[in-house]
Amino acid sequence: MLRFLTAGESHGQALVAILEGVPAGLSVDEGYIRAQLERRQQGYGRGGRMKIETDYARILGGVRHGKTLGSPIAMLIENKDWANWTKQMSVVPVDDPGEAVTRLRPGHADLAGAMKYGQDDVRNVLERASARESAARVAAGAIARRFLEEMGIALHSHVLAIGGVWAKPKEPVDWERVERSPVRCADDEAEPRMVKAIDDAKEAGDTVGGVVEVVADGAPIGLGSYIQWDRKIDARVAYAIMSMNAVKAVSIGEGWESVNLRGSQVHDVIQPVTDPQRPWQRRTNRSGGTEGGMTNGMPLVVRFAVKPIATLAKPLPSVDLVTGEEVQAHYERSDVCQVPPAGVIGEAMVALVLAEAFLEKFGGDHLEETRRNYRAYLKTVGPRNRARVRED
Ligand code: EPS
Repeated sequence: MLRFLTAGESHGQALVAILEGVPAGLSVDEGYIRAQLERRQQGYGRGGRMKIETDYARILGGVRHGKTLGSPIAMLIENKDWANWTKQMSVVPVDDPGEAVTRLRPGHADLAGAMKYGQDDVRNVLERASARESAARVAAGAIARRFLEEMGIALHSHVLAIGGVWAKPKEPVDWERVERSPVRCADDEAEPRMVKAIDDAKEAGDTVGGVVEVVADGAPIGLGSYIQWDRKIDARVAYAIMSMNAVKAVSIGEGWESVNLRGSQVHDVIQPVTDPQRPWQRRTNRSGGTEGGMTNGMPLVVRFAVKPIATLAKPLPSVDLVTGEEVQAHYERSDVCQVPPAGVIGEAMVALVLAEAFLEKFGGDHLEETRRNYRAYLKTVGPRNRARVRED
């Protein structure tokens, strides 16, 4: 239905994304995608690489005169840093390819990747395993986001914790404040303490992780399905989020908190229908907008844990890939904290999952067809004695 692939190495010439299944007639422009890529590049605790790059996705196909054609959308993000890596990352063999990386970093793909792909040089693994790939996801996700915007669905994210400092954000979250925050946090009081946690880790040659929340507002009731395990929307969101670098846990709504409570304290009471335009409101949203593997019309709330980055300025003891002897792990340069950009990447992944589920339910090869189908469905969503499919 909607699928995407990415290609490219971190210090290769470029990253590539191909997104297939977007209906024709959607307005898309490079400026819109650039704004999302820029958000991903921000965040206190980023390393030197983000000073080199100005990520920009050039659209190579699938769009004409500002509108999607329904054909695959191809995008290319050039790596500016490539200029410094032309020999090491040359596509054709060179006489002087640079020194092999053999000092394994615990926590990264180095060891398992080298064994799996039979590599003597960890660079052949780490270049693709790098979180740099997430730029291509954000480019693809920006188009999904544009589509969802047309359907009245908006995505946001904010940071709940960094390095053990927890935010206590006020409801409703002030999303504009989050965009201005160096750590993408909604809590004035926690923000400077998070910044300090990053500074302290940097001084110690260490890294910090945290917790991020992504919220999707405006999704209709009934995306995903209970009828088969791989159609469940919460399962699909968890898969997409878990596929991000450094993510070690995903929960929907009050997933972890609910285990200490009774059922009566956990489930979201359904309110009587007073406004036919807004049926099936809930008193609370502890379930995070999904029940039975489907969206329930409340905001989708996804939280996830980002572990501290594995590349440490003060490396852990490790082992050399070739000799098997004890060495210190490899360090080139890295970020101290990647939690703020993880929110932007999480939004992209949730956007891709929701757009796919939306197209699954409403179809449409052209945007207007999707919109028509969606409107017709909304007329049927109400108390069953009143819900009748009406002609437009
Ligand atoms: C990243 C680019 C990378 C890292 C980071 C994410 O750039 P470089 O390797 O040239 O410093 O900053 O990658 C990782 C944290 C990782 O573990 O691989 C980016 O564009 O986001």
